[in-house]
Amino acid sequence: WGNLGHETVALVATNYVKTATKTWAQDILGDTSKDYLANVATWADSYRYNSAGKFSAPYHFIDAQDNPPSSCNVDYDRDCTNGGCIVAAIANYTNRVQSTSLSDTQVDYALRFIIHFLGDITQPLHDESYDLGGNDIDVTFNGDDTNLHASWDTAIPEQLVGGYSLSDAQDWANDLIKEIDSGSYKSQKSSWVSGLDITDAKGSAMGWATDANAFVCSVVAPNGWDGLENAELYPDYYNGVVDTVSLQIAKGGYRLAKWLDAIAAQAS
Ligand code: DCM
Ligand code: DCM
Ligand code: DCM
Ligand code: ZN
Ligand code: ZN
Repeated sequence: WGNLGHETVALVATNYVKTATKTWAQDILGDTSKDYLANVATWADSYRYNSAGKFSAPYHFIDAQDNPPSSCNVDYDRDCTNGGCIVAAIANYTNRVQSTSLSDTQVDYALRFIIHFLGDITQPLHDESYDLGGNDIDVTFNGDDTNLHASWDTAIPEQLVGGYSLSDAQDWANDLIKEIDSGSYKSQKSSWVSGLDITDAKGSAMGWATDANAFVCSVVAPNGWDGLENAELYPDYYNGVVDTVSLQIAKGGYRLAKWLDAIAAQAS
């Protein structure tokens, strides 16, 4: 996801975390403001472009070598290669954020990575290898040249919300929180966090990757990839996928809250 998506995931999570979790996270992040999670939600995207953070670039995705649209699946041994993947990264940083032997900075970075990767793992094209997760599929969005991956990361969310500032993210988060509390997500939210287990972070993250990857077959490319190459995505394709984008952002935020609650409870 782009900035809007990651900040919205963080703001949804902020609404649901326990007070003790908030205190735990604010202490690690050194930020007592109300936007303590959103303020670091996009840090991992800047960090991966630094020479010091280059190692983390593959941690933003897992390249599932499946065969959409007929067959979608994620296989850890097959797909988590070449210096890591988002599933391994979530497991590693869930471990590191609880460490008592790492430096404050290392623990801070571990929490920042968790906040970011529990967002990216819900973006279906972050759980798919085809054409570099859709980066090599050229498309137009409302006349602008872009690619399929970037459309999912930014153009589609920004078209829905009408901007990409932190206050736009807060508006979107408020809408999603309403749907989670009393609307269309109310009855399914428990399924988003079923089996969530910080002592089996790899297993939990594999479940999330598999869940998002299934949307590659059902929503991202239900008729295969050929018709998407050089296609205009707005409005028809957009209309077919935008509800899935909202669902995945809401899911990422709600999961992040429960994940952080579980880690903070263990830490106290
Ligand atoms: N980005 C964005 N929106 C744009 C252009 C760039 O959000 N219109 C940035 C934010 C992130 C990156 O693109 O740095 C998306 O990161 P990723 O591609 O890892 O999801
Ligand atoms: N950005 C974004 N959505 C856009 C354009 C930019 O999220 N449509 C992000 C990418 C950068 C920041 O805003 O992190 C600054 O963008 P720019 O490089 O356009 O000044
Ligand atoms: N990406 C992905 N799968 C890949 C390669 C990249 O999901 N196999 C993601 C990471 C960024 C976006 O695509 O969100 C653009 O990547 P980059 O900036 O590395 O081109
Ligand atoms: Zn992306
Ligand atoms: Zn990312």
